[in-house]
Amino acid sequence: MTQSNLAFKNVSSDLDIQLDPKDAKLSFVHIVVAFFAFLLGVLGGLLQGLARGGIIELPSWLTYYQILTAHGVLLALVFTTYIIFGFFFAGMSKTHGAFSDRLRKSGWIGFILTTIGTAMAATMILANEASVLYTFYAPLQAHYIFYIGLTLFIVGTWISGVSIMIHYFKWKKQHRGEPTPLFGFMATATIILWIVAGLGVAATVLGQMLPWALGMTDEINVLLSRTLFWYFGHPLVYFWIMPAYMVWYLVVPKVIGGRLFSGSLARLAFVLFLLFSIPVGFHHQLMEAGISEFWKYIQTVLTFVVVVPSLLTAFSIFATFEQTGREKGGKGVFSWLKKLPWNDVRFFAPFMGMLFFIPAGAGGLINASFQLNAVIHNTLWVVGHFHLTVGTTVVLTFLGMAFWLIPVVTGRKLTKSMNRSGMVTTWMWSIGMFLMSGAMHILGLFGAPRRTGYTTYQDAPQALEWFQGIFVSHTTVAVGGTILTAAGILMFYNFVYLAWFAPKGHTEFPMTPPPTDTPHTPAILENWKLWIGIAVVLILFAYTIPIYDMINNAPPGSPGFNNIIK
Ligand code: HEM
Ligand SMILES: [Cu+2]
Repeated sequence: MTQSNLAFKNVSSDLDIQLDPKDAKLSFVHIVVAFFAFLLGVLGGLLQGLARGGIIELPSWLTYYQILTAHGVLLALVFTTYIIFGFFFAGMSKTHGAFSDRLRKSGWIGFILTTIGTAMAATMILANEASVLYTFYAPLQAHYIFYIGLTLFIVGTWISGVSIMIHYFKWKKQHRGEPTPLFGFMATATIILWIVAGLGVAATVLGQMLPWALGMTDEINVLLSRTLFWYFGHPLVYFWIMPAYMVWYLVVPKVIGGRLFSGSLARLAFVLFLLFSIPVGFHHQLMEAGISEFWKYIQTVLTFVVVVPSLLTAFSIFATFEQTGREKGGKGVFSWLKKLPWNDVRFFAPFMGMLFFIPAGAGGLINASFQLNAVIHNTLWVVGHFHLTVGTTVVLTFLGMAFWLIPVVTGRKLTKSMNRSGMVTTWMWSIGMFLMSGAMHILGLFGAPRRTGYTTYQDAPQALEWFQGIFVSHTTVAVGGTILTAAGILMFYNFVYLAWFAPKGHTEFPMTPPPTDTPHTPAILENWKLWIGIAVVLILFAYTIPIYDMINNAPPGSPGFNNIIK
């Protein structure tokens, strides 16, 4: 056996132990917060769907924008972030060994700060003092406590993220010359992305919004703050999708009884995500005045480069499926598909997520194309789009993950009946989302705007049409939303059962054995300084001149608007 073969033998035997119980606890608290946020967020979604469809009328003490803010924040920011860190802490402990007491402690500090921040922001949203939507665009102005909460949230996640990275780099140092475990590599790429992206949001919140909300400045440069937001907002979607891809790359191959097809390809994809998902925020600002076409064009080109690692991912995953199906005796062009474990929620939920990613990705190409963006901008199409991407692809992957991750960290069993319940949840979520998101896409093409409560625009004929179709209708949105909410409540029940009531016992933490090309991983892929360096150069290239312009030729500043939506 060669040296490197020996090395990865060690890695794989490490994989057989369950988690250090203290690490499991840190992971578990994250999952608990995630699912409470999930439940509240989903109920908010139901109210929105019903209110927009004219099926219910909201009471006077609860505004549409208050709910919409809570829904976006709880699901897109809180649920995702917590479940991702729950996954990271557990996965790092599994693949790199237990955290040291010091690192675990900083993980807890990160968790506590993030949670205090969440509570502060959530309180202000509930009090209708921060109905600024989850994008918190100026000139909508929130109570300063909301901005302080946001800052603590970000700083808390940085502390947790750094703890995870240190754990990874310690392993790397102790195993010089060996390829690092894929889990740590991918988690580290994701966290670097998150920290670099977070600098943008920190800059606008601390440098612009907080002084403005505190009354220290009267006006805000709206163009600059929106730009800094989207500098963060696009990588944010990669912060959701990369951990979901980790489940696809590392967990699903094991669940189907195989091993990942190629580790080098997986690492390359993650490096490309890190490089190309940050300098592209302008594709959310294609309709924005004050940014020249040239820079929009540059960032659009970079946006289309990110398609490459997504296609690499699709290739890797399906190659893994085929390889495994064939090893199990599947023959012919497609009959290996029958060998996949279709009744196992740990496979089926992420698989449905992958399936939904095909139309979702196609829609994304439309959004990123300048001329087509003009058609769908700020319509319900966009809402349909991100309910497919984050609301289905990412969420179904995480829900599928929860079925093994929760019992792993609580020392319980994933029972047959829970698996069945998970299958029902997955089907209901898929059907509900197909109806809701499908209708949203088409309504958007017919001109229905996003971010409005119920309105017929003084009975304008065009607006009335949005209530009359069979598929093209706000009613379909409401029906789909109701099915989705039922799925969400069922999922919350699954979570409670797996967390506190399932029988004690052993559940496997599924983790692919190292791919066969692991000993040949090109060393350059592990050269983090190089990748961070290139990422910074690309960011400086794409943003320096436009941001310099926004400051030097600033548009007239805006006072805060904090009463119009009450
Ligand atoms: C029961 C499930 C869900 C229902 C019924 C639902 C429904 C809705 C509706 C009707 C809107 C508002 C459209 C508008 O007025 O523009 C919306 C917005 C939104 N949803 Fe959902 N949704 C659900 C799940 C999710 C999930 C799982 C996520 C993310 C993980 C998510 C993220 C968002 C975001 C980010 C917005 C935009 C908020 C804004 O415009 O500021 N939703 N949702
Ligand atoms: Cu984007």
